[in-house]
Amino acid sequence: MREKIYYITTPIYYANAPLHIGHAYSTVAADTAKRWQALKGRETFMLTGMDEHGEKIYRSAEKSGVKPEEWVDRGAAAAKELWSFMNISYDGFVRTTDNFHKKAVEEVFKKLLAQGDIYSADYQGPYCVSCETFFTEQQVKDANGNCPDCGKKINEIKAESALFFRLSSYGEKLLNFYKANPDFLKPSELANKTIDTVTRGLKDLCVTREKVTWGISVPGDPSKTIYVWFDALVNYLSGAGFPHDMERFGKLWPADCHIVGKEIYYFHTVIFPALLMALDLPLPKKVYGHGWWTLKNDKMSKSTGNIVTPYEVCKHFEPDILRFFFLREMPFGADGAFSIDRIEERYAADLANPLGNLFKRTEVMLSKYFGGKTPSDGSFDAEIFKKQTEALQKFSSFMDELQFHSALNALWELVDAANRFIEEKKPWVLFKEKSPRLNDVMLTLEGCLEFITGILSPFMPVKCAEMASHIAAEIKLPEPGAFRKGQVIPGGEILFPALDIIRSGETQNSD
Ligand code: ME8
Repeated sequence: MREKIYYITTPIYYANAPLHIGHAYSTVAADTAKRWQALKGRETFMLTGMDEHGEKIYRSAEKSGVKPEEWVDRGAAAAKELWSFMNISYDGFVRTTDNFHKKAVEEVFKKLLAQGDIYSADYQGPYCVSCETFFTEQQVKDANGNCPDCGKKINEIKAESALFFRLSSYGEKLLNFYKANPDFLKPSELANKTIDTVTRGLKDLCVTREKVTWGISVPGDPSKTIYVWFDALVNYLSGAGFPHDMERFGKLWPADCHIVGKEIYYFHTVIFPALLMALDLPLPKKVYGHGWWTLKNDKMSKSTGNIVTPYEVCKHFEPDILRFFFLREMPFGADGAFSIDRIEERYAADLANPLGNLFKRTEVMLSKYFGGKTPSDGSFDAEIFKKQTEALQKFSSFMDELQFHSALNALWELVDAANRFIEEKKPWVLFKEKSPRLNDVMLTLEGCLEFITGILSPFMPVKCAEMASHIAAEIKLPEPGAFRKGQVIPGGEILFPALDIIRSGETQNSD
């Protein structure tokens, strides 16, 4: 039987302000995970999109003097442009204003209403428009009268005969599910918080808003719109074909992984699974909550304007360098401080020096000693074969667990080993001595370049294509010990120029 299509998603982002480093981070992570699965030969599908309804979007459109339709069109176009700039290869893009999505939300809502999972009651309580979240009086009291999540001033809302989802009746089932599926809540630091919240008891969730016109109307009651999170979570179903293309849905669902920021983990690990249980649909295999990029010690955030965009960063670096930095700098799950200085340090320490030099030195030596070809005879070094085998094994298991940072560490052990190999074997001496061992050394080094190019490609797809062209190789999942005899090595421009060269280029360009 064919393996199920690997289905991975990002959050769908609010179309209220320009997307920044934080959004790019989640999207790059999902794209890298997807590319890794594809490299291993699996069919893949990555979904992203835009969360376009609700009071927050409506207000930001109003403030800019634009109709909400036009506002969200601009937001979606800008997001697509950014993803193309960041070399993201998504397969589906849901906008919650898309008709197929609206129909899916209506269908889900009607079903839950008909089976009594949604019921009517009055609502009164605090609501944060910035987070589009209902809170309890106690939560707000504990946060000194402000929003417990974003800290902004919070308003009380009141609605007669609002509609509620019976979230409270799913607590036990959720706990059983978490227990039976230890891979679902990742990483484990976040798992405990979710289990704790559910164990303390869930309250039913208000799923309608009054006086918020920019949204999907409640079926049969146009005076209300559907709560924006209910609307948004359904994107993972509608984007996979539910219910308009059930054949496709059958091939994709359940999702293999939802990647989300830790602040929206609760929505994905409690509310969404409960909705799926109510719909009698299988639950996703994993929800991975990652940490935050901070700027001056605060979370980078659209609503506070404390942001940096990928375009600003990529005035100095190619987008692939930013992709690499995102996943190399901190473990996936932890927080990290964002700064250009850190990218420069990483660039020099990981790319320009060890990797760039490994390419440059190997290419120069092949050109000098063998006229720009790999030797026509020789064998692969046994020690490096062992290192490649180890690197591949570690890299694969870390990547399958979305431990990008550890996967790169494992790969860099090989990069360092290959550089050490040059120092130890001293090919320039072997050349002088006309030693036949030069063939083995150079074949092994070229094999390392091919190995690194293939395995690194999910992180830096464009840069690795450039690396591949230097050695006239195909990008593929590497095999330890593979090498090519008599292969022309075309070389090319310096792959990772030193920072002072990049800077001097910038000065010339700006003159
Ligand atoms: O929450 N560091 O959309 P949103 C890391 N529409 N990641 C960050 C980040 C930061 N500083 N800031 C944002 C929403 N992100 C809802 C989601 S899903 C059904 C609905 C990333 O535009 C991270 O993935 O506020 C976070 O969860 C997401 O952007 C929030 O984007």
